[in-house]
Amino acid sequence: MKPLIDDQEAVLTQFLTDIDIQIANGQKPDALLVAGDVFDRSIPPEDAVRRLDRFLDEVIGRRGVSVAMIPGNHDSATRVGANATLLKNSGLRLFSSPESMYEPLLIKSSSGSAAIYGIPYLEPAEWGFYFKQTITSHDAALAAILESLKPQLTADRAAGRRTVLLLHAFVAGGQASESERPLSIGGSELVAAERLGEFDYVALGHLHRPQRVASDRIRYSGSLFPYSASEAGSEKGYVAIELHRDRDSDRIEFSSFKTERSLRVLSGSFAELLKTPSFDDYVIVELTDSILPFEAFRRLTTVFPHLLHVGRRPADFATLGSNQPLALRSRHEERADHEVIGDFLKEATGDGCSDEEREWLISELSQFLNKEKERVP
Ligand SMILES: [Mn+2]
Repeated sequence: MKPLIDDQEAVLTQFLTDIDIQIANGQKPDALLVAGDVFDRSIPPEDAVRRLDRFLDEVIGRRGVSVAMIPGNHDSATRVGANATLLKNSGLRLFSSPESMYEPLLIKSSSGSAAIYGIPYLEPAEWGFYFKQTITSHDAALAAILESLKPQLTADRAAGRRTVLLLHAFVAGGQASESERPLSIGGSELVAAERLGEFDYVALGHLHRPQRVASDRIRYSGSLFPYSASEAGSEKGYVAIELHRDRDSDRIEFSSFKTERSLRVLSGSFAELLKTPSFDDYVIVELTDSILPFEAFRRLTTVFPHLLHVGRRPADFATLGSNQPLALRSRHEERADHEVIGDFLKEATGDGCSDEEREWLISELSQFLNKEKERVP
């Protein structure tokens, strides 16, 4: 498979060209806002780290455009924020610690001034530790953060500065796709859009689809790239923001990247798909075979060079899933363990247990349960 990172770089190159065009038109952007996730894991691959370094050098070093960045939930805030204090004066503003929130990136230009604030992604408990109070949800964390920023935001307004916020969150009303890692367990991830109303613009990260939430001034730019089946057909791009002294003159506009390939989801049997004429789009395959064929991914890449993922969707799947009526599920609970395991094997492989396997299961299970009884008096 062709590494995804080359295609991501092609998109970044396109983005740099757009900046060059703006500079040539005398409209050099003051700052680039990156609302996370920066990487897709807390310890990113070395190649990704190198490419980010090169990209930042292109933007800041060669084009003189400042960058403001926050870590997302996939990132390690500490690692993304390495050398943040030192880099502050070099045009790279990393909001990676709670303390960094109170030092906004200040933009001064002929058309006015703005303060750009960033909230690093941290777990609610970490915010609780910082604010010395019990915080169990992202919404409560955001409330505490904004309360602590209030005096500064009031001062900004009094000085005629426009205010911008970078936030990595699932803002109520946003539409998720399948590839965002949950922000937290237990449904405490949503934050209320109403809290964000006083900013002139809120650059949101986390959801992969570009979208506005509640107003034109609260937006997800979306991911650079489609990462899951539910993102097939969704446009990728960036949001250009122009703030003026007079709020009515502001311009906020989405520009899409011209991608060479789109993302397609194909489902069918392994044999059928191997016979499909090859094409160059990104492909996510959902196999209907009851058993995942040996080396399915590698063999399918001979047909689909831009294969992203292979999953299984057997035709009669989901009979044991959680969507099943409760009565049917409780019937499973009344069954003996070896019968439930037999059901699972039938579901997963198409065959149930043989008589011999069943006897082995019953004997192993009873030995196991007896040992458990001895262990737990
Ligand atoms: Mn995220």
